[in-house]
Amino acid sequence: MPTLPSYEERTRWFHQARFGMFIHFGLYSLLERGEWVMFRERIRPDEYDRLADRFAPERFNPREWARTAVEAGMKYAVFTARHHDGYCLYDSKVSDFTSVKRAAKRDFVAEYVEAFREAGLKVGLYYSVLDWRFPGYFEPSKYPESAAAVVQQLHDQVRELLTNYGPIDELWYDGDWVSVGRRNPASIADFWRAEELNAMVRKLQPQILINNRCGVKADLDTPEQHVTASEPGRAWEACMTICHPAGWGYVRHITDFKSVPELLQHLIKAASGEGNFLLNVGPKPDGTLREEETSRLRAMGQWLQVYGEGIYGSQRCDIPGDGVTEAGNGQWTRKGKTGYLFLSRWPGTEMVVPLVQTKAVSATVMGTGIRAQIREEYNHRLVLSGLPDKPPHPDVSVIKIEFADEPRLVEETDTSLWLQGKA
Ligand code: FHN
Repeated sequence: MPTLPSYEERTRWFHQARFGMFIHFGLYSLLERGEWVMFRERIRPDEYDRLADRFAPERFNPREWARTAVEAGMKYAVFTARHHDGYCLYDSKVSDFTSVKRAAKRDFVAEYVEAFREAGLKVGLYYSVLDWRFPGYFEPSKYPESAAAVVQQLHDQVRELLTNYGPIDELWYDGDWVSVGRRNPASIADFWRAEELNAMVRKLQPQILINNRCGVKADLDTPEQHVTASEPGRAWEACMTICHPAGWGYVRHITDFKSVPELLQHLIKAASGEGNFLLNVGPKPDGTLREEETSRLRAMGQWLQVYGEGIYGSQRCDIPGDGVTEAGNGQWTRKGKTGYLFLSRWPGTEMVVPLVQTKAVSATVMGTGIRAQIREEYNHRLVLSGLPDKPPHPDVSVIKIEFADEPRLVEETDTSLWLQGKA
């Protein structure tokens, strides 16, 4: 029996990647009112099914998506193989509701994995465990056969996806909450037969990373629309829409898109907690990406070309961040003895980072080549001076600081000592 790769081995690429593309695409894009339109508008399955006879996105071109992801500095993607509406964007043998058997006549998953691998990107698949078309999902005790059928579909289709499309790097379950879960959360894993399912997954794809949305912890935590670090040592990935109101699938009229500085701050905060940022795009019905999304991704990629060194493969830093948006000491990441200080509130020609125990050896304003002067003052204040008066980057600037050892904070045993300058 070949030995399974360790968690550390399986998560190595993930920690180097830090930034991925989430892609929500499916029948719902035709209605241009988001991916929950079937449930929210209570569209009967037989009526919703008719969308499959006109969904044939003529400009679907995953190479274009992959090009955008590479340009954005993204290193992997997660693509919706099947969302809650039950429509399969791949060639499922256990369903007639698929993109191969209906108007599109295309295996979108096959085209996606090929295009993204060609672009040097890791490939993940999103799969909704729930399927709104099954009454047994909503009322399992009232419709036990239907409940068993939706679970069996899950096992059969995950087996298909992990057998027929080559090595898959990430399996992104979603929709594990069930009506039975609302009454007894402990039963979610039992309801989906999650342990049995993941045992099969690991047998089929030993290298894969599995998220925590099938009732069991598995490999990855998945904070949604917020960036919250897991405990050290546990991989995690914050997923987020580019627009403010949740709209993962295409929504025609969105007025509130996040700014590039805000999106960068989320990425930096994720990297500072040794986590990843999975940023979503919702392709239009014809398969193209909207300009509001591609323009932001392009700008993030240009920023990463200069400052990505402090993001990709980042480690937690003992010097806490006040948060990139604060006027304080910004947000830190680390790589070994090197600290990266991210500042969207540029301090001007001088700044102080208090309570730094470790000796700083040098400080460079990234993207400018300017070496700052460094000196230590009372209370272990690290003073950086000779900085440019204006911020080197309009969104977020970065100072790279080499330390004599892993940068550590002073441990304030008596928190009043700083008053005497003896912290
Ligand atoms: O219901 C889904 C939603 O449509 C979307 O796919 C997000 C993405 O993480 N997940 C669920 C909501 O938590």
